[in-house]
Amino acid sequence: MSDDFRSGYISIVGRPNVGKSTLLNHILQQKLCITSRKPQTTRHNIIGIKTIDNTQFVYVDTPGLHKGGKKAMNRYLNRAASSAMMDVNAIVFVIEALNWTDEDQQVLEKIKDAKVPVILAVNKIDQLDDKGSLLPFLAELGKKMAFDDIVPLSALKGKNLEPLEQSVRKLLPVCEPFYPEDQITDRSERFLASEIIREKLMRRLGQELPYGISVEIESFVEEGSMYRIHAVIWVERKGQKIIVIGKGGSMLKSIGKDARVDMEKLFDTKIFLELWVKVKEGWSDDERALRSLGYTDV
Ligand SMILES: Nc1nc2c(ncn2[C@@H]2O[C@H](COP(=O)(O)OP(=O)(O)OP(=O)(O)O)[C@@H](O)[C@H]2O)c(=O)[nH]1
Ligand SMILES: [Mg+2]
Repeated sequence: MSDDFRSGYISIVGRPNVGKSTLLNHILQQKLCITSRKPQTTRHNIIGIKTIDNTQFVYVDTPGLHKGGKKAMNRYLNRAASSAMMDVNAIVFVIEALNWTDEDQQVLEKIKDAKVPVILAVNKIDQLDDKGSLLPFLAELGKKMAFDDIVPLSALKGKNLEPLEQSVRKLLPVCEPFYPEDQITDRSERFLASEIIREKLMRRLGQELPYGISVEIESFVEEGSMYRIHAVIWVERKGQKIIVIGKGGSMLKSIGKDARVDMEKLFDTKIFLELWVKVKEGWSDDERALRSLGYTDV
């Protein structure tokens, strides 16, 4: 191992939907975290580990910090993201180019309290029609706090990620790696399977429905070269159950098929997946129900 091997923890934080999970997936060059066009996709802090010659980056993807929503679930998401700012070596604060909002301002205040070095990642630059307005925007951002660096990038297109990673490396201490070099996360395959199913639900269902949905893996069994997985999709009302199942079971079938394809890629094995939809009224505003569904990491 080289004398200046560095390792450390880096939290990726920001308001919902700015592209935190997309960024981590592209840094890892693997789809570990789920993403969607809807805010509040990520519900748990998820570690993504990248080990190269002289560095082990231990990134933490976090739920989007947000204001709206008063349910137990919203409190849980904000608590999870806030807790991830403590005891890390660096924070990557993700925002959207040319779009500084009140929620970004609130995230900034929290970050200042954390007293950890911060790199600002200005994401989605591929979307800009008017590239000329980026420089003045970056100059304004530079006045908001003493960022260690400001890096405009596109997580989705994998553009300018290297300068970000180089800046992050500079903030990590000389230290032995925490994890074996081939490990990419500390989460179980069981957890990752439930997330993949949730992603398909987030992506396929209409605006409001996904927030009342949770996925629980009832059994996860290795049978020869195949995983047999049974999962329950918990919804809050009977009407939601009907929507998730779809006409003649069509919606559930597509969700199952999409999830299976992704699982086969991630786990590199054949998957047999069975999905059930069940109703648990008001679970997303019930602290105890949240805990029983695995929302316990903070
Ligand atoms: N055009 C463009 N879209 C992006 C980029 N990065 C992310 N997106 C899109 O933005 C949406 C949100 O991405 P996510 O990675 O799920 O965002 P997030 O910050 O993790 O969101 P939460 O988990 O809800 O907090 C998705 O539709 C992504 O495809 C980018 O660089 N360019
Ligand atoms: Mg996310």
